Amino acid sequence: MKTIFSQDQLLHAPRFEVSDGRLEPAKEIPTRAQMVLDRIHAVELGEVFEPNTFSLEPIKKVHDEGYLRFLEGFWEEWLAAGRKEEEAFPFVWPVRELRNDVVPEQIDGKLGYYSFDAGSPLGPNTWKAARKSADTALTGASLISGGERTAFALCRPPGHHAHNKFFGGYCFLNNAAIAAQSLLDSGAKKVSILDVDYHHGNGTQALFYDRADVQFLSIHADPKAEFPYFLGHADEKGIGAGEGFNHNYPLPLGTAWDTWSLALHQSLEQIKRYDPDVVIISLGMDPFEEDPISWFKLQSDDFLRLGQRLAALGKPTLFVMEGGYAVEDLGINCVNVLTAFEEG
Ligand code: SP5
Ligand code: ZN
Repeated sequence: MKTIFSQDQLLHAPRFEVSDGRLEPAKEIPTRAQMVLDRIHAVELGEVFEPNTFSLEPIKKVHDEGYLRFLEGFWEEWLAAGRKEEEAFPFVWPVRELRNDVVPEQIDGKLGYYSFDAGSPLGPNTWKAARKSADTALTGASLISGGERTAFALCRPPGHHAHNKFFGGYCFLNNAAIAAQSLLDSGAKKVSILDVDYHHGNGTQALFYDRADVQFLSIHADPKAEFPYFLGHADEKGIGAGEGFNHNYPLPLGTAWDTWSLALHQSLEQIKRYDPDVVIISLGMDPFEEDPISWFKLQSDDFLRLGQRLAALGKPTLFVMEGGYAVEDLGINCVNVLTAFEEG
């Protein structure tokens, strides 16, 4: 299997995040990608190569232009505002009765307008890294359009929490959504995105919620108990033309393979019924039992089973990396899915 990755994706290197009501060491760190790369080389999964450089056009199909301009110009604006901190956190948001139709001019107002949490600091190179991560996904999509059965977009920073015009959950550009749109623009008629990250893929769901050309399925911790808290319930089925094309499988904290794999079975049945041209896997490794911020109990061998079940669909499949924070085991777990897929 071919892997796509750029060293520029390591340039986003957050030091802290606000979570659990306090400043904590950042979890979404460059080492994550390095661990996966090391394992890819160790098992000789296949060639690893640089992404192609794309214009902003395919990204603009998914993200608001004002949002992209904000991300691109942020660090300059931060410095121009006299800020000395090495990373920036939002802390005020346009919730419920507040207005969200006027973009503030002040830097903290803009930060809140274009985000939904304080867990995803912006640093001097965040834009550069996020842009490369999106290019990695786009290159993966182009391999599939070109006839490859599968490819692995080693995206980092991840993408599935990012909406049309706001970042959060360590995500800035929605790599899987950008890849899905690009596949459609290259001739695919229907794409399924199966999100196996421990957290609900709120951004991806929202981006395609009213559309029938992208089916979205997510197996995740129940948002009543877990981040992102405000999306990902079972009754979210899609709206308008998209009705019936969104499937959420919220599961209780503590879920292990026995129950998790039932939700996987149901989502695979839905994918077969939809019969897409391409499947994208939003590959989060945080359902792992040792993950430091997650509470599912999948074991390393379960990821082999996941790879086998995905292979059995028999569809062209693009893997897009999302979360997973048990750094020591991340390479083994992630590459378990990919090797089992190839052998399946
Ligand atoms: C891509 C992805 O997996 N994003 C996840 C973002 C989660 N951020 C909120 C983390 C809250 C962590 N609470 C941990 C409790 C253990 N100390
Ligand atoms: Zn996650």
